[in-house]
Amino acid sequence: MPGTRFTDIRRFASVDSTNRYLLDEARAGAPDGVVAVAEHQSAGRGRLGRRWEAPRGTNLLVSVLLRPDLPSDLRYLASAVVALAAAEAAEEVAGVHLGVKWPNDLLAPDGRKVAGVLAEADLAEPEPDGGELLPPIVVGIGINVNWPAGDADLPEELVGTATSLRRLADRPVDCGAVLAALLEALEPRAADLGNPPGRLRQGGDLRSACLTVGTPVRVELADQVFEGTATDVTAEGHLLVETGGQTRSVVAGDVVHLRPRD
Ligand code: BT5
Repeated sequence: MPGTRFTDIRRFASVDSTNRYLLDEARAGAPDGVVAVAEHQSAGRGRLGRRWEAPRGTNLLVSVLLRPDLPSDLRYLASAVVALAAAEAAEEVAGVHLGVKWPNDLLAPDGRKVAGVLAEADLAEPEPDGGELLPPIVVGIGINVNWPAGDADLPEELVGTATSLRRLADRPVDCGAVLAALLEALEPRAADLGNPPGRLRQGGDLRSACLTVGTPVRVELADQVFEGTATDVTAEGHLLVETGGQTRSVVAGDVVHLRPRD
């Protein structure tokens, strides 16, 4: 993409996972800004070992390698900027308004999921060049561009929970145009990660786009489930949830929106 750091775009007819590919490239010393995009993934991954579904050639499956100069407690911002850039691209290319579900899904106004983000870092791995490169974060996003066209396309477990830009815009949408718009929108946001005012700006944008704030939620932790109302996202990206007269800070876990925000 001219005028951005994303000039090295590697395209695959098929790959196991664009995230896996870029993590290996990062270990071998690939620089900030490399992009991997696939028509098909044989082992597309979600969070916590889950799978990401997309029939061949229908949707955008893309990962970017970032090496931001970012304090470790603010690394969540790397996935936030990709989610925010994807929302901008959806608006620009398809005229569709998406919101962010904490920590980083993109939802349609009816609450169905249009995109999911998976950020993976390999902090333990030493750089082969002796540490001149900043530590890598690979941020992958799957955007339902043309699939599903309707509920009949979906496996049973995704009926009523997944939708696509095509369905929302009521017309086919060009995956290449979404990718170009995403990378263009991502450039200034990625640049913001490297300085404190920029990080504040991106954290603020995330809070404004976050549909979870103000919504009744069920929080599913590894060892516990509780319900409450999400009240804010902290500067470190934690979700604050008011429950039983106290405020709990959720660092990681699955959050279910019990109903859309009024
Ligand atoms: C995510 O995980 O939402 C992160 C998905 C990241 C996928 C991208 S594609 C490019 C890059 N390369 C990869 O290998 N991965 C990234 P999570 O929050 O765990 O959601 C996964 C769950 O969403 C699944 O268990 C399904 O229930 C549901 N799901 C799977 N495919 C879906 C789809 N296309 N649309 C909506 N929901 C889906």
